[in-house]
Amino acid sequence: MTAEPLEIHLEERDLARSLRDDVRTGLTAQPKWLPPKWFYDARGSELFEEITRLPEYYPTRAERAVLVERADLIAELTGAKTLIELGSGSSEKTRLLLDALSRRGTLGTFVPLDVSVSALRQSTADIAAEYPQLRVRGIVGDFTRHLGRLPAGGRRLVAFLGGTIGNLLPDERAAFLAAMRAALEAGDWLLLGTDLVKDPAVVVPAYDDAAGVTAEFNRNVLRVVNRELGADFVPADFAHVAHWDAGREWIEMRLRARRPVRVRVPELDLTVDFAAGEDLRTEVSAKFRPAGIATELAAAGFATERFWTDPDGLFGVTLARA
Ligand code: AVJ
Repeated sequence: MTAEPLEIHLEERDLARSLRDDVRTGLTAQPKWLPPKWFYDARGSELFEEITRLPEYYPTRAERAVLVERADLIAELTGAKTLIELGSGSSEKTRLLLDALSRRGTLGTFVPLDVSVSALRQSTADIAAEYPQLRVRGIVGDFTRHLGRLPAGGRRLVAFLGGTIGNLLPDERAAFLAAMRAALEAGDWLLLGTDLVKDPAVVVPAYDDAAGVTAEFNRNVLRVVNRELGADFVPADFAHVAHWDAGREWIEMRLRARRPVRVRVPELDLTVDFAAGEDLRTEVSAKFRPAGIATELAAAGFATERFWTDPDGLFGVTLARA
């Protein structure tokens, strides 16, 4: 089957409006911040793909190892008819699930949801061609806002992989899991990927690689704001910082002004001043403990059925029942 036309729940103008709101709110806050979703224009998505291949960036390989090992068991336990993938991007690891569910013979529909129209067009076309028996329904949407639009019915398995849930702040995370549970019915399933707490000597280099790819990825958000809102950030004025917050057990990526910097954002009629050494927080990437994951899932109404890690115990994948 060819992929069905994308269902669009997020128009260009919604995206433009939320970027403007986020930039105004974040750059006038103290301390300054921007949400990580704005990293992912075409160049940012390419840089992220490059990150996943870096020797220091273990999460992608570790999660893939879990899925290689467990995909058939996941297919057996869930018997899913519909696989929904949130923040699907290139859907690379998803093929392991599609293969296992196809072997099992239960799968009829694949529903990738992503904010990026270009990423979805590519992945839905590729997957429809590779899995001719599958119905492929791509949804352009934001997983923090459009969970109510997921197709109903069938035994559904929602995959939220990559540790992306760690990019939400704790209150956003609780709200997301509650909304996810509300969008599902008893008997549906959630497959959740979470990076685990470990020695900072392993975590920090994953966010501050020797080749400087993560630093470029981090600075890319400034290029996005320049292009979309006419701002005049000079990316080289900002140093990449990966800070391990031991109390909250998360990595914070920041951009640190190397000197006093004044930025104009004409589309917002805004001037922003950075003192030398002042930080702009661009991402939180929380790391989890197994007990904490189960507790947060239970608080949202999910029951943990299985929890797996890779052989090195770096990354966790939870299968939970709605
Ligand atoms: C894979 C999107 C969750 O937090 O590890 C990679 C993105 N940021 N390097 C993560 C990311 C810096 C990321 N997610």
